[in-house]
Amino acid sequence: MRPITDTVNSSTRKSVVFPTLLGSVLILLMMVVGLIMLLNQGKLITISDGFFYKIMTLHGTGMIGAGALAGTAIMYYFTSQYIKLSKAIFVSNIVLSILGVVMVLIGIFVFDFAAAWTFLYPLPAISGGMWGAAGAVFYLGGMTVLGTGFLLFYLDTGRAIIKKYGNLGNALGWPIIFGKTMKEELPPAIVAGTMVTIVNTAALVSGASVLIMSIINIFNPSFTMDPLLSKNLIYAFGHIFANSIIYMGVIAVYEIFPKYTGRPWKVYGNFLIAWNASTLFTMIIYPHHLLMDFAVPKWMLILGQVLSYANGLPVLVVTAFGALQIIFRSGIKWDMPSTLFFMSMFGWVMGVVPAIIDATIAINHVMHNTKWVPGHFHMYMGIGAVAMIFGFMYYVLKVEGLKMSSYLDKLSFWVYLLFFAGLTFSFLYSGKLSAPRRWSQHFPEWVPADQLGAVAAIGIIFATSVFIIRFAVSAKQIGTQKDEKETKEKLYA
Ligand code: HEM
Ligand SMILES: [Cu+2]
Repeated sequence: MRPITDTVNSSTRKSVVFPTLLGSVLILLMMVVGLIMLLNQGKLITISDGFFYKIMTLHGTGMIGAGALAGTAIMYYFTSQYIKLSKAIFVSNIVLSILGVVMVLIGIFVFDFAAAWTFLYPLPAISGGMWGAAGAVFYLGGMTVLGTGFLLFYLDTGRAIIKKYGNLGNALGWPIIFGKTMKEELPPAIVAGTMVTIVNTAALVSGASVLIMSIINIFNPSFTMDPLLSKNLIYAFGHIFANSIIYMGVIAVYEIFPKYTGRPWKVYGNFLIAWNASTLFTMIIYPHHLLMDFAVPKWMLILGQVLSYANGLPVLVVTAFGALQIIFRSGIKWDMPSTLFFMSMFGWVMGVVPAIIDATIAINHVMHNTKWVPGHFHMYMGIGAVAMIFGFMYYVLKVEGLKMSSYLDKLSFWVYLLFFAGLTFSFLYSGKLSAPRRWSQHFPEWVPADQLGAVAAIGIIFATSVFIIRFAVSAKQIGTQKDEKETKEKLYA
C-alpha cells in the first residue's frame, strides 16, 4: 500500500487538533439544536416560540462559525507546507473565537437575543420587548470579536503569501494564465488559500462595519443607517463567509487525492481562470439574497442571478473533473478519508443544483423564504463542507498511522450520507409544500416532512458522534512523533 504522508511538521499537526475537535463538537451540538427545532416543527415536542428563535439564531451562527473555525485549521495545516504562517495568530483566532462564542451564548441565553444570525438592522435594536440592549450588544459584540479573530488569520495568510509570491495576483497564477512561467512552485492549495484570503477579508470588513454601526445605533438611536445598505453589507458578509468554508475544505481535496493516487494535481490555465473568476464572483453575487427586495437596483439583481450561475460552477467543474481524472483507474484505496472527501464533492455538486434554481429570479419569487432554501444549503454544507472536516480528521489520523476505522466507522459513513440526504430531501419537500422557512409553528400538512427530518437528524447525530469519538480518542497522540521516517515505518507495518 502507498504510504500517505505530507510535509507538515509535527508542531503544526498538533496545533490543528484542538480547533478541529472544537469545531466538530460544536457542529454536533448544533445538530442536536437542529433536531430540537425539527421536533418542535413536527409537533413531537413543544417549545416556546421565543425559545425556538433563540436556538435558531444559535444554530445558524454556531454552524457557520464552527465550520469556519475547522476550515481555517484545514487551510492552515496544508498551506503551512508552502508558506510560513504565524502560529501565534492561528492560536489568537481560536482564543477570540471562544470568547466570541461565549458572548454570543450570553446574548442569546442570558439576555434572550433571537434576531437570527442575519441580525438585520434595525431588528437588534427594536425587538418589540423580546430582548433588551444587553442581548443585542452581547450578540453583535461577540460576532465582532469572532470576526476580528478570523480577520487576523486572513491578514496573516495574506502577508505570508505576498512574502513568498510577491503579490496576490502571482499566487492566483496570473503569470501562468498569461503564458509566463513562475519561479516559485504554485500548488492548488495556495491558489485556493489566496482566493479565501481575499474574499474573506472583504467579507469580514463588511461584516465588522455593519456590526459596529449596529452597536452604535443601540447605544445612540439617533445614529441611524440605511437599512438596505446594512442588508447589503450583512449578506455580503454572510454569503462570502459561509461559502468560504467549502473553499477552505477544497484545499484538502487538492492535497489528498494526489497522495492516494500518486498522480500530482498541477495548476493549469483553466484551473486558474476558474479560481480567479470565483474570487471575483463570490464577492459580488450576494445580491441573490436580495432578489425579493424591490428597492435594490434591477441591474444588481440581474448581476446577482447571472453571476451566481457563473460563480460556483467553474471551480466545481475543475475540482470535480480534476479529482475524477486523478482517481480514474488509479487503483485508489477507498478508506475513511478518501471516501469522505469523495462524498464531499458529490454533496457539493448536488447542493449547487437547487442553489442555482433558487438564484433564478423568477423561481426565487416563489421559493424564497420557503424551506427550499435551507434545503439546498444543508446539502452542500452537510454532505459537502462538513464532510470535508470529518475527512480531514480521518486524514490526520491516517498520516499519523493511528487507528482509523472499524466496521462502525464505515457504517457511520453510510448512515451519514443516507440520513443527510434524507434531511435535505425533507427540507426541499417542505419547500415544495410551500412551508415557509423560519416558522416555529407548522400547519398539519407540513408536519410529516418535519418528522421525517427529525428521524434523519438522529441518524446524522449518531454518525457524527462516531467520527468525533474516533478522532478524540487518538487526539492526544497526534503530533507526538518527531520523525517522519517513523510514521512511514508504521504505515508499512
Ligand atoms: C443534523 C443536522 C442538522 C439539522 C437537524 C438541522 C436543522 C435545521 C433546521 C430545522 C433549521 C431551520 C429551518 C427553518 O427555517 O425552518 C436549520 C437552519 C439552518 N441550519 Fe441547520 N441543521 C443541521 C445541520 C446544519 C449544518 C451542517 C449547517 C452548516 C454547516 C447548518 C446551518 C444552518 C443554517 C445557516 C440555518 C439557517 C438559520 C436561519 O434561518 O437563521 N445546519 N437547520
Ligand atoms: Cu449566497
